[in-house]
Amino acid sequence: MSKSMMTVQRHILEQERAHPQATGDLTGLLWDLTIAAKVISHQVNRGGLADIVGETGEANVTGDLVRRLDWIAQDTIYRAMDHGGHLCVMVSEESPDIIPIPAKFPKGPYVLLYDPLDGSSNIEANVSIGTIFSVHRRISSSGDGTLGDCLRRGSEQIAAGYFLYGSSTMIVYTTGQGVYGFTLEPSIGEFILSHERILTPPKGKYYSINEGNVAAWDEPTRRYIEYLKQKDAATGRPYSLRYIGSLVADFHRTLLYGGVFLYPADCSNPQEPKPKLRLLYEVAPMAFIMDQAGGAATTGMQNVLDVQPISLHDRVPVVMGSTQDVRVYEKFCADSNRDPANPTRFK
Ligand code: P6P
Repeated sequence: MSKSMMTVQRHILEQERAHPQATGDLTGLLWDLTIAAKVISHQVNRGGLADIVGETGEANVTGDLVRRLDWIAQDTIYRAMDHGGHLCVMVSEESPDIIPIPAKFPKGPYVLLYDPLDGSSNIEANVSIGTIFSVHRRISSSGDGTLGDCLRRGSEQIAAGYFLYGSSTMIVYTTGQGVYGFTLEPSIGEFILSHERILTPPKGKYYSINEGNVAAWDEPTRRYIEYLKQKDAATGRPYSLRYIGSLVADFHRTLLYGGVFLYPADCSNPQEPKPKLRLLYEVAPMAFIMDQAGGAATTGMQNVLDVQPISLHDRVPVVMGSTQDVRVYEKFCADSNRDPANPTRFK
């Protein structure tokens, strides 16, 4: 099929055919997700007109104010995914505990973890926001999915992706065979292949971080950002700052243009670092995508994909983007942790 007519449904089907043991459940799961995204895209695009922006007055499990669109997105995904028979359990940023599949519906081999509408605090400013998703294969044998099915390393992901609700609506996804982007053609309601085999440049010229938090950064991050502000040997120019405060938008730019996105922990109290972004349904799926695009994602001391979650809403510090830029950050971290009295040891 020519690129101009390659729909995401056809692409997912062809990706599945590369797995002889595939049962069609992953294809069905991803198809159902694209339907939910079309509904959410319509709601987000109508935003202020439909009086569905603004806050519900409630806070979610992670303390973020829930906005009406957050709730609409959560409900839309749940109702699209609960009956297809592809999942045994779900996890959402908007729900404190695992979300079981209703008893009346069949259970499937996969686990879906998602942030239904990330960055929604930006919606009134018409800034791009998104849905982030991660898919694992269940490890429990049958019946209802368990917490153990959900607390999994990012390296075990079967698929990951995001929907970007911006000037156009896109899906960017991977099933471990590269990263592909599709743009919604509203006139026919289909996601059409627009970015074949996305590869992140090995080195970039942008950095993306909330400089307002500089007083809370740890020493390696402070020194690294100062380093990026010096003239780069290759370009003779410092890196440029790009930051919009919406993870999917900041990540998508980093994925395509290269450079580095950083959300380090708040180290105001060095004994109790406080990261912000959630591991299971924000950082791990983005790290899988970045890895598949030839980039890298680190906590500063280890590959994000190797982090073992302890609870559903764990948070981690993250630096991800062009491999060369991420490796330089890791070096700043390693050097800063050397005990000057004994360089072979770490504090
Ligand atoms: P800050 C949005 O609320 C979000 O969770 C991510 O989308 C975004 O990357 C981050 O928070 C922005 O946080 O502290 O810079 O406003």
